[in-house]
Amino acid sequence: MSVFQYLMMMKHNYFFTILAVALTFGTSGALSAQTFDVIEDFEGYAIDSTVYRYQISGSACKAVVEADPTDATNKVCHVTTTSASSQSVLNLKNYVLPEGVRIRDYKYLVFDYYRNPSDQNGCLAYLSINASTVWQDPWNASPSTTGRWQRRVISLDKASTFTSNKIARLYVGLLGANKDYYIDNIRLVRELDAGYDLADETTSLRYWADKCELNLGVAMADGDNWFYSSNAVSNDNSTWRNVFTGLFNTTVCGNEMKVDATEPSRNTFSYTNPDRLVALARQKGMRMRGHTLVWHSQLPSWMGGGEEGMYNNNNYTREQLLAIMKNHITNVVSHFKGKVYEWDVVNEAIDPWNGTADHMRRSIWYQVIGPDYIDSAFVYAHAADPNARLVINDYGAEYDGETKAADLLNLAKRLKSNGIPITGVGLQFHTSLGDISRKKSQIRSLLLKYRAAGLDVSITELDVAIPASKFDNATAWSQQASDYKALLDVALTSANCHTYVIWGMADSFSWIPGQTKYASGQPLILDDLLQAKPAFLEMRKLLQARAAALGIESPSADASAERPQRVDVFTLQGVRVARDVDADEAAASLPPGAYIIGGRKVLVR
Ligand code: 9MR
Repeated sequence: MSVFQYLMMMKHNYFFTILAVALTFGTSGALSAQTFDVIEDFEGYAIDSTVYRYQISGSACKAVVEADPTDATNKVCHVTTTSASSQSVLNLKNYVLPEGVRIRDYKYLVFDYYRNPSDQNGCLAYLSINASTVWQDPWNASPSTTGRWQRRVISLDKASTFTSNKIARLYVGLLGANKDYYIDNIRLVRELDAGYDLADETTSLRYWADKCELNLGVAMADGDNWFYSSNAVSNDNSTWRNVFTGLFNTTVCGNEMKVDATEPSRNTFSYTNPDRLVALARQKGMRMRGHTLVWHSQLPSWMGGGEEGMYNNNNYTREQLLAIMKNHITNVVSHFKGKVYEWDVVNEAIDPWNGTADHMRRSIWYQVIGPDYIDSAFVYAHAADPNARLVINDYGAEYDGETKAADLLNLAKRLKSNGIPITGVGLQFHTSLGDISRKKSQIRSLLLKYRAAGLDVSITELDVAIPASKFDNATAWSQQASDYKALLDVALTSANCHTYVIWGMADSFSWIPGQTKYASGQPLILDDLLQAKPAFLEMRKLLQARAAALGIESPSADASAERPQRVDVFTLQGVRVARDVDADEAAASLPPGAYIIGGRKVLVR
């Protein structure tokens, strides 16, 4: 692909568009605004020529320029290995950085790849600089990930030690035996117009969400899982980590607190990965949700059989399985006591499409224990952490008037009226483009019904999938922004909704593309390069407007206001709690709550 085509593809990004126009007319001034350097787009080669610069070791490995399988006008590099040799990454051995530029001046290395059907399934995206490995990202690419162009983004955080302004050798590509893939548009990305500035908290979402008393977060899920295995959690220079902790005030483990992860063998518990995220969250003042204690999926085989947890292969009796459930819940909830503010105690218990009268999913829990397994699970969780909020979480139950919405509401009401310690429900909100905007009034009326029943609603796994035909399409991204905003509006204006969690931070790492065989994706609020999409920007605007309407100011914002240094502090009820104190010190030392400090309403967290 030529640089121009690439730039036009990025047309959702105004910055890139401006640059594209400049390049089209050959304006050299564009260089000063250049945000990336294309290392190779293969347009300079003749078809069928071997890419000499990319000698990959041994005659069994080939790198040949060919026509793009999806666009005959575009040239790409076809990499094949016919042996078990794993030398299938391109060796860009003559690449030299532009004068005066060092690798650490770049933020990302990005390339596009297309896997042929015969490409082996294990993949390792790979970058090494001067023979030192900078980045490896292994993933078990399924056959469904072949036959389409995809993009891999490599963060250059770990390249900071490379001080040289010359790169003699850069290995890039998919590493593995028996590879058969195309690669194109290898580029180094410098500064981006991210749409936020980590040095200015007012450009984040968390700053405004705090003021609105909203737990606004992203899950560390799916591709984000590298976070646990790498040292990203402890690495202050990790862009990924800093964006995550800078922008959001809440998080949840996508997989690491599930049963297969926490109790892989009976009564042996494992918390290394979730503990890392919990520690980071605490260090950065973020709240943690817990997901999930009892589910039919991701069960270890000692507990339940079959992918869907439908089979009692181990022939447990009701009493045995209840004891297993109790032991699991007690251990996990106790471990995270005081650190997880809200648990998805039971996940996806309802299945109205299974042809049964009660619409309850026939999981191992239901079949062996009976429908009251849910009641017991909540009782055990409450006993282990009486302060944790406890919810029952499900998908497809978001819109008033639909069958599953009624099922979940009735179940939650039944639990509550039976005196079960349930705080409310989690509505997952895995949605398709336009769903939320179309059904906003049904969401609102559903939340009101929960409120009438004394139950809270948390938004727990939000994403808005865009059909592949509309990727990078400005209209689709703006519709997506309307969806995110419409739900945020409902959350902010509903007395019983305090949590709004999105299922992943950036598009490149969402579960949606893999799940939908790449028919849809781009479902999150940051793009592949962690840039704010319209959804992020619209959400920030709405949070700002809401914070202004509430009239709440934060202590840090007040620091710059012309306010007398010595002030009296009152509760909102007018009770004086301090006299003639320094305003900033008072704000820092008061217990959390809302106060009148020097005549202004201030929220102390
Ligand atoms: O995001 C999770 C993905 O990594 C797992 O492979 C998948 C396994 O079932 O679970 C995903 O998360 C699910 C969540 O735990 C429950 N609701 C649906 C989510 C998306 O599948």
